[in-house]
Amino acid sequence: MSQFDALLKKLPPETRAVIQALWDSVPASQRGNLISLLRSMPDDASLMRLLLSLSAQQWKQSFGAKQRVAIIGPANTGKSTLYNQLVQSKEDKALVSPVPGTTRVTQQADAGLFQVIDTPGADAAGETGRLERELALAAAAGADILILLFDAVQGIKQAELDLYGQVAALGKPFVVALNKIDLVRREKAAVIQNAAGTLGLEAEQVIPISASRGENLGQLITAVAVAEPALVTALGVALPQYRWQLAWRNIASSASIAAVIALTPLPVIDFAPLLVTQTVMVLGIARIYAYQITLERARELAVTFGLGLIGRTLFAQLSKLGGVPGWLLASAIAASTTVVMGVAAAAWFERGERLSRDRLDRMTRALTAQLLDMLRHLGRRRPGREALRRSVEEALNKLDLDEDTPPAG
Ligand SMILES: Nc1nc2c(ncn2[C@@H]2O[C@H](COP(=O)(O)OP(=O)(O)O)[C@@H](O)[C@H]2O)c(=O)[nH]1
Ligand SMILES: [Mg+2]
Repeated sequence: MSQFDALLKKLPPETRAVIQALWDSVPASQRGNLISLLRSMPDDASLMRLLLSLSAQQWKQSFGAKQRVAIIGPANTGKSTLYNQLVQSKEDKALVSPVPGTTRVTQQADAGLFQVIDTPGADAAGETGRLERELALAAAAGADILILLFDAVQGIKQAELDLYGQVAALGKPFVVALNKIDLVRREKAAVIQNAAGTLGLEAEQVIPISASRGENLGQLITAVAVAEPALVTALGVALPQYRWQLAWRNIASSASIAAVIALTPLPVIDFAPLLVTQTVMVLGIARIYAYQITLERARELAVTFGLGLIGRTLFAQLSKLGGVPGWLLASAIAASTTVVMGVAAAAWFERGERLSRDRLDRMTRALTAQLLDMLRHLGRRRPGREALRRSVEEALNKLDLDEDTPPAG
């Protein structure tokens, strides 16, 4: 079974047939997009929001009105919690509580790539319950894609089965998720199997998540995106930008640590201790680009870029000129070489591009000059380690380095 088929298999049978036909008409390159997406969807909620927000621009440019994704399910399954994990703005957050019936009306907010809709529980008894169920189903009918959310602890009983039937009958693409999976750690597999079995689904057609912990949202969003190839395209276009933003965070923090390491014991730059920080950074960047490497290989790569030599040469040249305290020079060069190494690693992992030695040298020089300028406010006296770390990180985050992707050669 191909990776592609494996992915389609995550959808309930009612949805699968429709979506299979949709994807049959999509060019192979776009399907490739989906496979690469699979390898790198973030599972963490805040990273997921970042990716969704980056892909939103792409969507707006190409498609106009956003898709509406509605979360449907019995009361108290965590719909509002999931909604809150997806919405981009704090003001849009829904009320969450252990009291069933907290959400009385449907609400809609921007989740970046799509609009997300929270609905009241669709299972309550009595007159209020009937009204709320109608509201929820009306919201479902008006949405483009549905997330049907059940509770791992409550399991699937008659009410849940009825709801499944009603949702399936709407003829909209939907995915089934089992929330609060954090509460059933040890029996997880059995719980999923059980829920799936009762619904008449395969285990992989039920996506386990923990909305409150923001776990496994990547899988859920991938399944949602499969319902609309254009969503996959938008996510695919945003991925390089997303990865680069993550890589940059890692680079800026590693470089500021490198700056501090260069402070001690003497302002004579020694690249051996920096290599540990840089190796860990290269390993982190590899992970972001879904690239499998060992610590040993990361270290080899870090050495290959040859930035130790570039840094030492630069230090010798600039020391001769005088005017800049030695500690500042050492720190700025340690930070610059680390940044440049990070940029080189990102270019390598992203597109297999090897930046030339000459290019690395020029980048290091330019960045060192910029950093020295930006750190002038520190004066001539050596600051404390934490003060220096913060100043360097701030300076790096103010840099006008190419914002979107690692600079191409
Ligand atoms: N353990 C756990 N509790 C959750 C999770 N998601 C939601 N809850 C809790 O379940 C209760 C109901 O959540 P809420 O989002 O209001 O459910 P809704 O009625 O479906 O909107 C709240 O007490 C949440 O904190 C989860 O993933 N794990
Ligand atoms: Mg709610």
